[in-house]
Amino acid sequence: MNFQLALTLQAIWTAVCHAAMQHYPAAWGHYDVCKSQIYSDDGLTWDYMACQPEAADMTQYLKVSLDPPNITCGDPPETYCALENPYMCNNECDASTEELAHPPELMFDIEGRNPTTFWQSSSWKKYPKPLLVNITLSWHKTIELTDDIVLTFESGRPEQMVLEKSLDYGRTWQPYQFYATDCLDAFTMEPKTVQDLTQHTLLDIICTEDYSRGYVWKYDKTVRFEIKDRFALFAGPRLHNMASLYGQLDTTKKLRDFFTITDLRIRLLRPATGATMVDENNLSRYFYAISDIKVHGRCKCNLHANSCVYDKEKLSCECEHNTTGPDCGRCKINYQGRAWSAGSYLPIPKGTANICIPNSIGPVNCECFGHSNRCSYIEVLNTVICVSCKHNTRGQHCHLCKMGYYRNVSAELDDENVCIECNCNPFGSVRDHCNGTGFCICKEGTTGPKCQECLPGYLWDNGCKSLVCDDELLRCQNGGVCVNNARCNCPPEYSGLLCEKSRCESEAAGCGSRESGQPPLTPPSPCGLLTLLLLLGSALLREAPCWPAAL
Ligand SMILES: *[C@@H]1O[C@H](CO)[C@@H](O)[C@H](O)[C@H]1NC(C)=O
Ligand SMILES: *[C@@H]1O[C@H](CO)[C@@H](O)[C@H](O)[C@H]1NC(C)=O
Ligand SMILES: *[C@@H]1O[C@H](CO)[C@@H](O)[C@H](O)[C@H]1NC(C)=O
Ligand SMILES: *[C@@H]1O[C@H](CO)[C@@H](O)[C@H](O)[C@H]1NC(C)=O
Ligand SMILES: *[C@@H]1O[C@H](CO)[C@@H](O)[C@H](O)[C@H]1NC(C)=O
Ligand SMILES: CC(=O)N[C@H]1CO[C@H](CO)[C@@H](O)[C@@H]1O
Ligand SMILES: [Ca+2]
Repeated sequence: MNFQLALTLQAIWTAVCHAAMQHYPAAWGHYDVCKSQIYSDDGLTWDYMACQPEAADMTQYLKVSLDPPNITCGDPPETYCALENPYMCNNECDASTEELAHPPELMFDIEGRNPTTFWQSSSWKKYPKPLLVNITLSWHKTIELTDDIVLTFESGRPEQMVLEKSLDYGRTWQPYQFYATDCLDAFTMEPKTVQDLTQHTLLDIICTEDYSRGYVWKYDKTVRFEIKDRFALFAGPRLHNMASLYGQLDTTKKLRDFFTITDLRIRLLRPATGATMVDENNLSRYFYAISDIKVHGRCKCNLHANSCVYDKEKLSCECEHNTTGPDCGRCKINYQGRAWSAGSYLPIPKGTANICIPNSIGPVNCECFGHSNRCSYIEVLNTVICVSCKHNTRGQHCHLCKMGYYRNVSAELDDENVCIECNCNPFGSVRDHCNGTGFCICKEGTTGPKCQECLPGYLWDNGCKSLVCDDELLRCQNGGVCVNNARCNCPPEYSGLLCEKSRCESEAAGCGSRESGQPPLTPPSPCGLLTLLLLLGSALLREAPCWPAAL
């Protein structure tokens, strides 16, 4: 796999560059960089992202301890028989001879060679007293599991076993999973398998018979704690939707904690016996032997680091975002402008970095000229801005007037009256927006600071309308009456803008002696007057019918 190659290359590079340190590179999903340079309105700035270290083989970084401490075979030397054949007794263990010793380190060496190398316990000499062994793996660092824990047993899988975990460096322990040939008998638990779990029961601790059953141990040596099957409940069968899992992890601390450990403990409670009855005459058939333990995970850095360093036998995150601590769990001194919080996986793909901000731009420096007492930190711009500016102000420090307002020059910036409403005439102005001295942008024919007046040749009618008629140059003809300078009210027999067209021209009957071009009636017809009066009262009546004066 490319990843393995990358890891190897990285290891070589690291060996060259850092004699005492061991880095591993980042990338699972979109969390491989903590920040990148971006161009914004303010020029070149940093964009901060949630990030996490690459998952790696965590067995390179652990300490192993056994309880009882002298349970490893070979001191004094012992001869073992094979579980499936009590007459095959050629397995020798001698701690003082390298080829015959089975120390705990052999659970973590590179396997794949022949013969396999394994740790082995003393045999069950004190039967029926249980043969109890605890194998504790400690990282002295919180790590997040990313793949199944796999134990390979070389002399039959144990008939009873508990996998436990600690989140507090070994102070307290919780079971992770129970394993038994008979769950009810061993732990009074119903046997279950990981396939029985659902999204709702994912955190349930189960007892499984999947890894203890059967006598064909030669071919079936592994005991698993299934991480990926559990991930798959959220991320889909091939983990193609990690975003969904990350989303769940973001919002559910219990789920995050479930996959987080500082220590693991394998409690071996009963070795494989291969039969219902233990052969008391030959107890050298019964013992534990483990050739390999796989623990794949990553340093937990609270999404504030994309690499983790192994230095002086200790793992620690290389914290970014001005965080510090082995897990990047605090803000650096002088960067406590707001409370520390873990980065978030959401929104996918980048996440929110939740970086620590300098004290100097914390709430104490929330300068809003008294128009707000709340600020927000904009990570992309590395600045603090006021939010919810009152008194019609806006801007980073509430130092500008919001749209529709302009600066009151006689008021200080912290004055409640600092912004004056533009008050643009809604009919006369293009929009409610004015320049620094309160001038609005006027529509055609309109003028004045608020666009409330008409230019010559225009008349106010919900805005300035150009004149149609007046009493001097644009006279209504044929007895028409100029209404409001906006239209001529024509007698029934005339039409046209200025009543210049005779309706009779095309009609045979009803054409009287009046010629077009006759001077208008004086005084104006009562109906014209009436309409004019009505107009003053209500615009709705503007189209009121006008009866001829004769009526
Ligand atoms: C381990 O040591 C204890 C006491 O130090 C002793 O009682 C016990 O028998 C030893 N166990 C083995 C397997 O050597
Ligand atoms: C193993 O760990 C358990 C608790 O996790 C403890 O009760 C027990 O004494 C330990 N030692 C052995 C030998 O079982
Ligand atoms: C019991 O084990 C010894 C080796 O310790 C072996 O020589 C012997 O044959 C075995 N006896 C039986 C009855 O299986
Ligand atoms: C401008 O500010 C002064 C000082 O506060 C205030 O007296 C005045 O009323 C303000 N002008 C307007 C138009 O609000
Ligand atoms: C606002 O507009 C008016 C009229 O166009 C102009 O006289 C005035 O100088 C402008 N004020 C500013 C600050 O631009
Ligand atoms: C003291 C310290 O680490 N300051 C860092 C805070 O974060 C900015 C942006 O990442 C860095 O430039 C500083 O060096
Ligand atoms: Ca091995």
